[in-house]
This record gives sequence, structure tokens and C-alpha cells, in this order.
Amino acid sequence: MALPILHIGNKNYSSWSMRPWLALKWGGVAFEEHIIPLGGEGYGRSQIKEVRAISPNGRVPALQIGDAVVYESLAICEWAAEQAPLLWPQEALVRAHARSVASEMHAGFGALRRDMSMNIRRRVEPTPKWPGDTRADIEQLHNIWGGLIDRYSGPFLFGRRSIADAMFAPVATRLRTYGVEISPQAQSYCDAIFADLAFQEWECAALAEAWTIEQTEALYR
Ligand SMILES: N[C@@H](CCC(=O)N[C@@H](CS)C(=O)NCC(=O)O)C(=O)O
Repeated sequence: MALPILHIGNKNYSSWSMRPWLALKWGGVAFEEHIIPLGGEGYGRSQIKEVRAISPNGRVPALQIGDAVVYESLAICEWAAEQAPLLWPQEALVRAHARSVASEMHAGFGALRRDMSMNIRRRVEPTPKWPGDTRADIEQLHNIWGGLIDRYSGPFLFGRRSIADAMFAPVATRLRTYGVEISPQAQSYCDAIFADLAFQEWECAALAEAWTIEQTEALYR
């Protein structure tokens, strides 16, 4: 059978695409990738023609497996974990905890995502002044990361890499891009993500991408 194809957006900008891409890599699941440049006609309305042609929700990532399409980043990560169960912690209650924080990231942190669009290449200076809801998201990140690193001793949230880290990896790049002040413990966690080989492969590709999404670049100019 042909390899699954992961349809993703531009690596510099598409945080949702990075998550299952990392999970598949970490799980050792073979796949091909197909990049669809975002930012043109229909962008922001789930109406990019090339995306709609393969993804039922008009968004990437979408994983094509034969005739089937798995979409929504967390659902793709779950599929990856069916092929590579070590992508979740092995103990049931710890796994439930990891699923909780991964779901919290997937469904939440709206203010942080609104104000800190992923832009791996960019460094914004000076750090913008964040509104209260964004500051609350940053504080909640510290609560989650700090609690888990204290409990499982790092360097990743549940000790070894898991889907929980795949869900938070783009956030680490956002904190760096926007120069957010974070605790030494949170910085160590970000550094563990930045040192990961699969992350570095994605980052190198992001740095080499030629196209730009003007809406994102215009933030804080
Ligand atoms: N909830 C979706 C979000 C996917 C998403 O918003 N993807 C963005 C790229 S990062 C997209 O496809 N945008 C296209 C558009 O806005 O038209 C997931 O978890 O996969």
C-alpha cells in the first residue's frame, strides 16, 4: 500500500501542521508530506481550493491513507499513536493526563494563538505588551509545564517525548519569536524541544521557505 500522505501548510507558519508531523516522525511512522502554501485566495476562511480538494474541513493538516482522510491535528496524532503506542505514556492514568493537556492545547489557549501567530523565522522586538487574557494563557502554560516537569522530571512533559510535547512544540517557538519572558524551567523545556532532531528538521525547512504570509508578517510591524 502507498505511504500515507500528510498534507500540511507552510512550515514557517502552520503550527497545526507541525504537531502531527512531529508525532509521525517521533513514532517512526513512514509518510510522505505535501506542502500547500497558505495565505492566498480563500485563506482564513477554510476556502483554499487546493486544501478543500483533500480536507473535509478546508484546513490542514490532513492525512490521506488510501481512500480515507484523517483530519484535525489531534486525530492524526491519535492515528499515529495507534501505529506507535509509545507516543502516549504507557500507564493508563498518566496517559489520560497526557491526553488532557494535549486536548487543552488543542481546544484552548485562544488568546495566545490570536496574539502570537507562529512565525518560526521571526524575532519580534521589543516584546509586545500582552492583554490580560494572553497573560493568563502564559500563566496557564507555566502551570501545566511546571507541574508536569516537577512530577515527571523532564526533559519532556511526561519524561520522554509524547503527543503532549508535539501539541506544545509550536508554542515554544511562539514564545521565542515574541520574546516572551518565561521561567528558567519553561525555558529548559523549550530548549529540549529546540534540541530535538525532528523539530530541527522542520525548523530548517521553515527557515528555507521562500514564501511569506503577509497577514502574519504584518503583526507588530
Ligand atoms: N483544528 C484544526 C485547525 C487547523 C488549522 O486551522 N489549520 C490552518 C493552518 S495552521 C489552516 O488550514 N488554515 C486555512 C484557512 O484558514 O483557510 C486542527 O487541529 O487541525
